[in-house]
Amino acid sequence: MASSLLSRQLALSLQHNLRLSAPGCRYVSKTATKSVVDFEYDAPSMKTEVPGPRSKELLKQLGEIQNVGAVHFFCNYDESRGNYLVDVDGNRMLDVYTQISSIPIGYNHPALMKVMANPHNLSSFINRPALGILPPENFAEKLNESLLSVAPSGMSRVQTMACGSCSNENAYKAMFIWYRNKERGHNIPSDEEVTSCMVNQSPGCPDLSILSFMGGFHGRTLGCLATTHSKAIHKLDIPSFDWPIAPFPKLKYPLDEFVRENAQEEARCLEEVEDLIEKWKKKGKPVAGIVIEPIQAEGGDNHASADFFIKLRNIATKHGAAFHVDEVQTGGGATGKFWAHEHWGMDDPAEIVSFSKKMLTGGYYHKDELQADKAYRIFNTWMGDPSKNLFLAEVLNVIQRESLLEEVTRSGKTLLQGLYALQAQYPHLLSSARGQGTFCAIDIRDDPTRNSLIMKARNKGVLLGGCGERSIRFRPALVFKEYHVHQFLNIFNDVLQEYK
Ligand code: PSZ
Repeated sequence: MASSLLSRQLALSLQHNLRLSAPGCRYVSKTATKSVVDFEYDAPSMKTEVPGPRSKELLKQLGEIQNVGAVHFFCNYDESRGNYLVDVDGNRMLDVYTQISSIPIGYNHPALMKVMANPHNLSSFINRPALGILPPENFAEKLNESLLSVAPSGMSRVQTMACGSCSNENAYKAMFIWYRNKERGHNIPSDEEVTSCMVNQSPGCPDLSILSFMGGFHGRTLGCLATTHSKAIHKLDIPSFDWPIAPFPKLKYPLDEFVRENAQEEARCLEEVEDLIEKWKKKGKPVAGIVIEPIQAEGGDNHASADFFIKLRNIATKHGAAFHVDEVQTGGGATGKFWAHEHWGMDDPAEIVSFSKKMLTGGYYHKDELQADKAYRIFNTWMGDPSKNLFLAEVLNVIQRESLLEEVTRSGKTLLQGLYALQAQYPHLLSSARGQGTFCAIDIRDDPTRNSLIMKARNKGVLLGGCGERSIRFRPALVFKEYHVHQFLNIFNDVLQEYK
């Protein structure tokens, strides 16, 4: 059944004239002209409230097995296309959230269907290897074609992993190993280190720390969670490390109207970073690494200037700490550059850049000196999944072939302009529109209004996500064109009108 579905979808994907229309849909903008978007629907089409009756039935079923408190509705991924997610009740929604920012080129992209249908790729999908010990013949070649073709400046090595948390977790370990080898001056542990590490004691398990930022999110596994500070629910009841937490700049938007004030705020935070590094050194828990997102995403889409990041990177170097840029959410093109840190214009932006989500596989790039010095120090069973590298290579081809970074920049400008216009029209509801590329957000007057806006938009056929205390974030796929921006703005405007 799966194979007949695949061939049916493939056949459809190859019909370039496919155009599934939404007759009579009242949400299509009159001013927005549709650019060439093959293999996609024209507009949202809503049949029921969301979740609809079928979703509710399935929620009950799954509820017998798991906690379903976070489940929004159930999806029909077979019928979803491009920017439109279809649910099990036949509702078709414009997806401006894309599975928490993790769909690079829309649903069921024909190019990816072809990768899937290519018989030469089948064994990669069927036989998931333990990559660390038994990689396939083409592994290095595929890494070169995929991840290394977009490696950040100064990094020619990459370690794949399964998910974002797993990537950060291992990146932290790489920083600690690097730091200790630097401290020792060699990589041969003493007998005392070898025995003490087995019972979680120093010197084998040294008191090192990682400096993170208030509002940051780096994952929920135990090590990562110690550097995650976006919501209490993530952290409650879980033991953690005594590691330094610096304030992240709280800037005023639009950034170009508050340059002087924002620079002062950033200087304050940088000063605090240096103080914390000194304090933790005195406590005997020196900072081995600094971890930061180029735009704090879960924490509320908090931006900082290129100047801030350049200075922070220099502070890390000055104190002998590694600089780890977490691009799990910002990476893969949504900001209009492939990596958000490229906006800083640095040749040597970091020691480590981690990724996942739109990159389809997790992992981290690193400088040569962060390479683990012995086998099995950075290791687990899967260490990624080579089939994801096949998809990623094709995603990168599509990004290049369709100039999607330019597209993101164009759509992003239109989106931000539209948000500015809505914010001027509804000042009692909206403020602080901000963004880079289509990686945009806007603040809503309070949390309950934010949540009700998201629900109402969903029932009108637009999927949005929240972040921070009262923001809505926009995380469309890279194939979100100006046409879709207009469609979104019109529907969002309809929703906002209900609050007058
Ligand atoms: O609630 C959650 O667990 C969520 S909601 C969004 C995320 C997690 N994002 C994941 C994420 C991230 O945005 C950054 C900047 N770093 C690390 C992670 C962790 O990635 P995953 O979820 O793949 O472990």
